[in-house]
Amino acid sequence: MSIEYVDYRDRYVPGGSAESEARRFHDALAKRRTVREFSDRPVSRDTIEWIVRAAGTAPSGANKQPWHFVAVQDRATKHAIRLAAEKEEREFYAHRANAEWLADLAPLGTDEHKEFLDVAPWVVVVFKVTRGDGDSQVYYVNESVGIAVGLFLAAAHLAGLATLTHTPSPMGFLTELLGRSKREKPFVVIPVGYPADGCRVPAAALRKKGLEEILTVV
Ligand code: IYR
Repeated sequence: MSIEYVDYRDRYVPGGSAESEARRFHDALAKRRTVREFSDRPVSRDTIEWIVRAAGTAPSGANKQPWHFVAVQDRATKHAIRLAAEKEEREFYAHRANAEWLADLAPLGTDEHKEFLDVAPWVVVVFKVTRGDGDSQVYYVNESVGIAVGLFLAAAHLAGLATLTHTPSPMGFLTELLGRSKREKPFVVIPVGYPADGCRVPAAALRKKGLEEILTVV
């Protein structure tokens, strides 16, 4: 099957130089903080739709777009997710996590209580699609969905909203709770909303590696 090509007429051309625009984007992204305390201030469905559209622009293996976003605003459904997540987390903190993992989490102050799943106006559950329409193949699913989630977090942040990348483990309960096909696997849970008044973030989590640690130029 041959591919039809069209002119790339709508290429994004920023106002400034590549360097100044890259720096501006960095400066905005560097203000992002993962938060665990949300306000119940509403966020419109249109806002969530634009954020998901932004995520949906992500590149993916053979453009299969192997993701599905379930945006939960229904209180009872959010609460059911909370109860099920807390059940898994109780096991995680009491038995499943080993000592090193618990020590790594200690500076973040996380525990089995997941109040944010009730409070945040939206809880977006991202599924990875492991088989496409008609049981067709999909490719590089984790890479593709990971990129889409990155764009989601950036889009929410640039809209002035806070997110939490939450990974209850295991999170298979979400498939049944949200009535998704077995071909979809829960990937991550993202509460979205405004940070609570007086929301604090752990200082230890703010220290990012320096460029010399994350970049090698040859
Ligand atoms: N899923 C648990 C534990 C947890 C694990 C990692 I790695 C984190 O960066 C944060 C938490 C929880 O959500 O509490």
